[in-house]
Amino acid sequence: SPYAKQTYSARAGGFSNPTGVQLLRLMDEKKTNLSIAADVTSKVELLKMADQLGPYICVFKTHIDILSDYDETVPGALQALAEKHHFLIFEDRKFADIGSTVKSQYASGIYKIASWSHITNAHPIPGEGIIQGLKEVGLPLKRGLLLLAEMSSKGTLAKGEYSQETLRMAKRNKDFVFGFIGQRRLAEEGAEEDEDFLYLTPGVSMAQPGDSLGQQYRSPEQVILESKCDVIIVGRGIYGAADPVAKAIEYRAAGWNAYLKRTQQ
Ligand code: S5P
Repeated sequence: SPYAKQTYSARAGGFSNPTGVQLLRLMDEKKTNLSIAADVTSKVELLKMADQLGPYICVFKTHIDILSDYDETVPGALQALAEKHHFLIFEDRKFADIGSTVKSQYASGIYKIASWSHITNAHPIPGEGIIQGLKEVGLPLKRGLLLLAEMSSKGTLAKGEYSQETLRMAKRNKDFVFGFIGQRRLAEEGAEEDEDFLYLTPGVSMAQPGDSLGQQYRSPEQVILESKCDVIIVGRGIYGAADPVAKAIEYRAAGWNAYLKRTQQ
């Protein structure tokens, strides 16, 4: 793909979703393609992580429903830190229901995800209605959606024709879908021209091959250089370390150097 050789900001012109454009530009401005998976269960820890690691990341990924002490001050505090440090918030909600249901899950309930999260994601398993439903809520708010095209875990069913159809669904919804959660840049078999999307990739660790529950890890170089993905998502590899800030700096450098090599800047 020609896009893998271009800079993030040069690719921004080819994206119609405003969140996708914003993310591409801020990565080059901040010189980071690192996202932290902030999988902690207390709001103090979550906000501390956003403040301490904020300067080194492009995306702060949350699982808001694992907080034991969630209250309605959390989204505002996160948004203030996103402004302060210039990152985007990604609630990793993995919607997977029919359009009508996900609309309510995205807009309402306790978390009101659409009101504070720049990015969210969805499994394509129900078919295109899931995108339509989320889009009705998210597009007026200028939000962006990622589709889960592949997963990092052992035995995933998201592969082959499933991933190919996911790519085609994204191509039909470029106003809202700006990329994928995936393990490699996808090309549509038989398609004349490749279209550009952002690939955000979890399952990244420089220390472990996996965990005891099926997670599988690869290095930043494998993800950015070999598989031509765009953002490395790192959780335990950073927040599980004795010095998370020092680790974030290491991962950021590894991810960024791989990007520089790929684009030969
Ligand atoms: O395929 C996937 C998709 C996601 S979004 N595999 C994943 O691991 N994730 C998420 O990435 C997962 O929910 C978790 O928040 C993070 C990986 O965390 P780590 O601690 O294993 O780096």
